Amino acid sequence: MPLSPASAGNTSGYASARPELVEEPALSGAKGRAEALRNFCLHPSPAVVQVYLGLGTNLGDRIHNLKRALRLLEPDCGSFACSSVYETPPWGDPDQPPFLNMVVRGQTRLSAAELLRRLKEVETRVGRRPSHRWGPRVIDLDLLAYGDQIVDEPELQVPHPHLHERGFVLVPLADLAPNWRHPALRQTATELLARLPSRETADIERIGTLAEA
Ligand code: A4P
Ligand code: MG
Repeated sequence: MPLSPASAGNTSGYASARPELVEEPALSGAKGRAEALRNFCLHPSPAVVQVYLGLGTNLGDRIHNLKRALRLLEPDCGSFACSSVYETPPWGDPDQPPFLNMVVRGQTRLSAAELLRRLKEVETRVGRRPSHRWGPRVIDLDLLAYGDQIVDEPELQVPHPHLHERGFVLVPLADLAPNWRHPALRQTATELLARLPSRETADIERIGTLAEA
């Protein structure tokens, strides 16, 4: 199948609603400014944070699963910039079908904990059922990075603790954001990928963009 150039930075085209990246239009005059200040103090808008999400699927109609998950997440994360889609051999538990993996970048006003909760809700809506760790799944949504924040709680670690060990994450991440820098390891996606043993990337195959896949 002919492949088009790498899709780094392509937007997904599934936007339904963007988070408001721009503040309310300014109210005019001193009274307006005072009211705007009062509103800001009473209801400060949470800051917009850039996030990277990892998607994986190896059950059912895998392309449909990726598209559905992104469509359900867009109201909270804006239009996504998407890596290409890659077919990857199963990692962790080799006795299962191959995965499709991709990485997307979005913007959100949700906290990291709220976003993780939202990812779990969307996994369930797309059809994920409980399975064993690293087992087959209709969709897996991982919060790879939340701005430059480093979180190490029992329920949430960001950057994702295995991000730097996995070809199925680093290949699409380096495709989308080669200069993204890991806030703890201080290395870019390209540098992390170059450090991986070649067996981690040997059988990863680029399928194409989500639109053409
Ligand atoms: N959790 C903590 N931090 C995070 C985070 N940054 N993002 C907690 C997402 N979840 C996070 O996740 C288990 C718990 O991790 C959650 O309750 C959450 O509170 P899970 O998705 O329910 O379980 P899991 O996915 O089976 O475990 P885990 O350790 O997250 O596995 P991974 O890392 O997601 O790996 N092979 C290929 N080729 N491609 C894949 O996509 N995926 C996996 C799953 C295994 N092999 C794979 C692939
Ligand atoms: Mg997971």
